[in-house]
Amino acid sequence: MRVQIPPPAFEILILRRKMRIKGLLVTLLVLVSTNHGLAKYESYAVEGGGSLTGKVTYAGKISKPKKIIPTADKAVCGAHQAIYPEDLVVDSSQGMKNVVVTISNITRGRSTRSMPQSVLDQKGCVFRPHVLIAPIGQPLTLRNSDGVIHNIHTQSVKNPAVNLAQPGSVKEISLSPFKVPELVKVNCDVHGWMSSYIWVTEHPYTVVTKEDGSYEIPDIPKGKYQIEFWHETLGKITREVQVGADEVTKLDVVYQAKEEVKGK
Ligand SMILES: [Cu+2]
Repeated sequence: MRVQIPPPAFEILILRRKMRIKGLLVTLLVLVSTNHGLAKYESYAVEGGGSLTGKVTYAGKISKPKKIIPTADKAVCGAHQAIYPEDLVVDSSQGMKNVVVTISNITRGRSTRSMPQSVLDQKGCVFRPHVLIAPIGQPLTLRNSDGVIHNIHTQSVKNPAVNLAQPGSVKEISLSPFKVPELVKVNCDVHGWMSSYIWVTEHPYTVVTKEDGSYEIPDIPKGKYQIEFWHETLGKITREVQVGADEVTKLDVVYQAKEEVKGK
């Protein structure tokens, strides 16, 4: 018969120390895994890189867009150009606009310095562009092309949130640069229908599809990559591709219809 004998005091001490070390290891592991997405991106002059091109299409039926009737500042909002919802913008060839296409696992490549300046315009009480790609480390310009007040309100979590009134007389405000990659939703507190998204990126291999759903990502160092497509109502699609040096790789994706999505 085996009898359970309580361990002597020094054994308990060792046991406690072991548990403490184990706890520390778990904490370290958690820290390492949560920081994984923030791996430092290294930039260099890419020569002989390949490019990725394609088209994003929608497989569903598109209903006629319903105009948004402004409830405030009617002399400006929608006065020169009608306002339509932009949660699903599809053209006559089923091409989807405003889909973010990004290489999610690239760690080395071209510098973000080649990217255009980040400007979020408020024009006719609509954010332009509806989906903006903004590199970290670059200031964001908020432009007010309307003569009325807007209030920019971001739902950032990793970067400081912005809640800022921009009167019609203040044409431009320069915000301090984003520091961490994040997808930031933007609203205007004055005009409830105004919304946009800022995709904050640490590398320039992030683009938005054009009106016809087409996209192009140039100067990619050869290699195997994960490509992520993101759309605000239809979500994510992930693909894996092999990009060769000096080669053009084609990658088209199709978003399946979602009953509850009302399109333009
Ligand atoms: Cu506004």
